Amino acid sequence: MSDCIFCRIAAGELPADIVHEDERVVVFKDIHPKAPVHLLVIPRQHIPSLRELTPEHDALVAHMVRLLPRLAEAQGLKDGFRTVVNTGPGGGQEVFHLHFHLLGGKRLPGMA
Ligand code: DGP
Repeated sequence: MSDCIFCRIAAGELPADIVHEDERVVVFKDIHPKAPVHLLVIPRQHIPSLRELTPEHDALVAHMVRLLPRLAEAQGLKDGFRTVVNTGPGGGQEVFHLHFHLLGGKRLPGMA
């Protein structure tokens, strides 16, 4: 059994509020939402972070990125949305399984 929380969610071993899944990705609600809509988009494959991506992951990454606006639309985020990928402890990453945060549903502050 994996000790990676997100691998276990993807495998159905831990509960999560899943809003989308297909053969390559699982999308579920963040347990500590920072906005009215806060989803996590994860690959089923265990990839620790952006740093470990290789050319063999290109199709997977394209699939994840192209899914984001479709998920936002399905969540009713007509005005736009934010995507965040934290990488490494210095980037605030806490779960070392690659994930995109998708946030929206309120006017998010600028990044400056
Ligand atoms: P990051 O800091 O980028 O690694 O974000 C990890 C996010 O994962 C954080 O916003 C909280 C969320 N999270 C951690 N554990 C769980 C869990 O067991 N279930 C769900 N749904 N989200 C989790």
